Amino acid sequence: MIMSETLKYMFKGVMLAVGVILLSGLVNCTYPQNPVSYTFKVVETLPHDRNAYTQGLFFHNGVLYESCGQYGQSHFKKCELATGKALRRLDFDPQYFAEGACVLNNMLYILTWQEHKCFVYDINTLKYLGQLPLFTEGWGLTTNGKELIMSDGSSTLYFLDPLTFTVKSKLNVKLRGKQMHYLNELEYINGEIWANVYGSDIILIIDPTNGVVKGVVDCKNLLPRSLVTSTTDVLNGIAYNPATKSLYLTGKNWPKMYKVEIVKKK
Ligand SMILES: [Ca+2]
Repeated sequence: MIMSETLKYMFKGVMLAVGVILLSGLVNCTYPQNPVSYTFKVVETLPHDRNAYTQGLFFHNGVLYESCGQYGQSHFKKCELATGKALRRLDFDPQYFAEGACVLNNMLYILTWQEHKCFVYDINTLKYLGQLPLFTEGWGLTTNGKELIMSDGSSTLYFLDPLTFTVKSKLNVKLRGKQMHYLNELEYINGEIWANVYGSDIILIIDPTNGVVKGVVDCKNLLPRSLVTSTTDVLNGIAYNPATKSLYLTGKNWPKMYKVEIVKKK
């Protein structure tokens, strides 16, 4: 049978449409996921110690805690939210550079940067309990309620046994298929891992099941230029209070901490 020119034309059209549908399905399956872009809205401005080189920031039972770095200045404190003042404070020996911190099962874990140690305390009494060996640099620390989740400045997040610090699993973090290095301060919020990227104004929202960056929060100008001085350092510090569903952000040697809401970019 000889196909008429009209039928041939229609046949080609249908085949082309099928091809496009198949190809788009393939693209959806294989092309890296585009993250949602967010900006922020400041809800409240709070004081923050300009001398605090913020490394870890988190809430425990509604109270804000902060760990701060630098040799000779490293400390951990229980903070009064409204004033930023230390209600209790631990100071470290000058050979230790304190890094990220979090609480799991009432144990307070405080990383050191290059000293290969994680110090453990009772969060209620701040009594020293001991130390765990650290196999890499300590940067950020958070918890999913079962394991500790740690960054070391690479694109890898480590899921650690809280009693032994052994690695139970690793997560390679990728944004549109590209590895994201310099992951720093962390916060586990509603089943997602939020991470500051050292030296940048962005926070990544990471899917803990596959490392895919689902969202990027652009925090540029969170600290107004009028408050930036020669000692102001980078954005670093994410704390979420689940009781009030409040998100707080700050930076190293910033004079302010901000309670923020994140807003989808248009
Ligand atoms: Ca945090």
